[in-house]
Amino acid sequence: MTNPVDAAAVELERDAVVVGAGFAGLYALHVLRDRVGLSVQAIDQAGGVGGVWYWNRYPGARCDIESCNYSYSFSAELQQEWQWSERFAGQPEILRYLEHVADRFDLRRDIRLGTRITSATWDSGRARWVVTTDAGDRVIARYLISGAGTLSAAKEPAFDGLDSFEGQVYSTARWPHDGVDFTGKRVAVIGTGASGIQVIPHIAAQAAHLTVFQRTANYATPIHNGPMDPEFTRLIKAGYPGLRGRSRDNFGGLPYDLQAPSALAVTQDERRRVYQERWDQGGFRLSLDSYADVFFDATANATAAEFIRDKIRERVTDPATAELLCPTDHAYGTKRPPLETGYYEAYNRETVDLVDLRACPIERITATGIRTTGVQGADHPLDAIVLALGFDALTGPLLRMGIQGRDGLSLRSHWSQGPRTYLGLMVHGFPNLFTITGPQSPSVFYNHPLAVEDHVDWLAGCLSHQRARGIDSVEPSAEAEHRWGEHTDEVASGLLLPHTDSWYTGSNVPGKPRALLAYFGGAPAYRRICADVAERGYQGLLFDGVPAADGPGATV
Ligand code: N01
Repeated sequence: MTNPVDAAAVELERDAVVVGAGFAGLYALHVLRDRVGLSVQAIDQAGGVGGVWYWNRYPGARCDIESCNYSYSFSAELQQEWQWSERFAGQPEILRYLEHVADRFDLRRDIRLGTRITSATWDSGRARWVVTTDAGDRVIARYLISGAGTLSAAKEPAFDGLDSFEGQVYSTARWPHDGVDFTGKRVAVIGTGASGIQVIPHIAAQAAHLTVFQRTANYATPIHNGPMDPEFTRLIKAGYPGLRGRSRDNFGGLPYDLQAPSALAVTQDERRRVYQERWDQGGFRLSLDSYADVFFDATANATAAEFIRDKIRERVTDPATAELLCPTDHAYGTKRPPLETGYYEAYNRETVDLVDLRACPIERITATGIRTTGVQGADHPLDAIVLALGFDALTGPLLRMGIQGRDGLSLRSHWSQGPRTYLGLMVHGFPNLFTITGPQSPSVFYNHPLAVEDHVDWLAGCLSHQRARGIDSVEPSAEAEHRWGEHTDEVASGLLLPHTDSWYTGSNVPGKPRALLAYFGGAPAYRRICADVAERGYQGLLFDGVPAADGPGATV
C-alpha cells in the first residue's frame, strides 16, 4: 500500500512532536528536550502559550483549585520564585505564570504557535509519525505526544438561526483578547456550567439586561477567593515538598485530609456542621473533603444536595427563581461542581431574568434575539449572546487532529464506541502515540499540573528505557487495552456519576458515544499501577511488536 505522505516534501525532522503549549505541552517539551535529550517540536493553534488559559479569557475566568496547588511542582526554584497574588488566581495571572515558565525554561524556541495540526499519520515503513499542519508544514517524528488538553475542544453551537442574529455572539471558550463592554446592552448567556456560572455575575453587573437560559440547574458552591496573605505564602513555600506529597497521596491530587467515610454514620447536626465548615472553607472542600459516600450512596448524596439547595433558597430572593436554580434531576458531584462568587445574588438584580429551557426550549435564534417555545414561549430581544456550552471533553481534542495509526486505522473509528486506551496514555494500533491526561486516565479528576507531571515523568522513563535498548516503536497490546477498559468501567461501577448526563460520560455532545472518559480509581491507585507497569518491564506494552514483559498488563 502506498503511503500518501511519502510523496510530500519533508520540512522538519524531530524525535518528537508535542501537541499544545499549555500545562502539558510545556512540561513535555521541557522534560523530553532537556532531560531525555530528544529534539522536540511543539505545535499550538493559539497565538501564545497557555493552552486553555490562553483561550478562556471571559470575565470571571478563574482557577478553582488553590493556585499554590494548581501549579507545577517539578522545579523547587520556580515554586519559590513565583508569587501568587490571590488564593485562586484569575486567568490573566495563570497565563502570566505559564508565559513565565516558557521563558524561564527557554521553551519558546521549540514552539510553533498559530499552527493547527491537520493530520498525523503513522508511517509503518519508517516507524515515524508524519504530522501536517494548516501552514503546509510537515514534521516527521518518532513520537507523537499529545498535550492537547481535556477541555479544549469547544462544543459547536447547534441553534437554528444563529447565523441570522444581527447582534454579537461570543463563546466563553474563545473570548476576544480586547475584552467586551456590555454596558447598556441586552445580553443572553446560554449555559450554566462552570464557565457560565463564572461569567454571569460579571455580565449581570455591567449589562442593561441579562437573560440566563438554563437547561440544567447546577450545585454551585462558594470559592471564597481572596488575596494571598504573605504569612500564608511563606508557610506554603516552606512546606512545598510535604504539600505536594500529600496532594499526590490524595484521590484528586489536593492536600485534603478531612474526608470521613460516611455522611450517614453521623447525626444530622454533625453532618450539617461539617458541610457548613467545608462551605466556609471554599474551593472543592465540600465536594472532595466531606464524606466519601456522597459519591456512591444516593442517600448520603441527598444530604449534601439538600444542604446546597437550602443555601440557594437563602441567597435568592424570589422563591420561584430559587426553585428553578435548585438542581433536582441529578446527584451532587455527578456533574463537575462549579465554584462561584456572587452567582446566586446576580439573580436578585432586577435586570436579570432566568429562563427555564426545560419548560420553554429555544426554538430558534432570530435576527433580533432568542425565541423560546412551550408554555411561556417568548421572543427575547438581544444585543449580544454569550455561549457557555462546554466542551467535547477528552476525546474531542484528539479526534479533531485526524490521527491515523497502523494500517490506516483512524483513531475516530478505533474509538467509535468510546475511548480505548492502556492507562489512558497509549492506544493499540497507534505506535509511539502518547496522550498526556488522556481519556481513561485520572485527568479531570486529578489536579491537572500534577496529573501532567506524573504522565510526562512516566513517559520519560518509558522512552529512555526503549532508547537504551534500541527499540523503535511501542504500543499496548490489544489485551492490555481491553483489560484497562474493563478496569476503568469496574472502578466506576459503584459511583453515582455514570448515571448522570455530563461531559464526564460524553453525553453532553449529540452523537458522541456514552462512555466513561476518565479513570475514577483516584490518583494514588493510578500512580501505583503506572509504577508497577514500569517496574515489571513495561508489562502490557509491545516493543517493536514483541511483548515487553511477561503478563497481560496492568490491573489492580
Ligand atoms: O461546560 P459544561 P463549562 N442548549 O458542560 C448547557 C472546566 N472549567 O464550559 O447541563 C442549552 O459544564 C449545559 O446544559 P446541560 C470544568 O471542569 C473550569 O461550563 O447539558 N444549554 C450546561 O449548563 C468544567 O466542568 C473552570 O443541560 C446547553 C452548559 O451549557 C468544564 O470546564 C472554568 C446546550 C455547559 O456546561 C466545562 O465547563 C470553566 C444547548 N444546546 C470551566 N448545550 C475553572 O476551573 C450545552 N448547554 C476555572
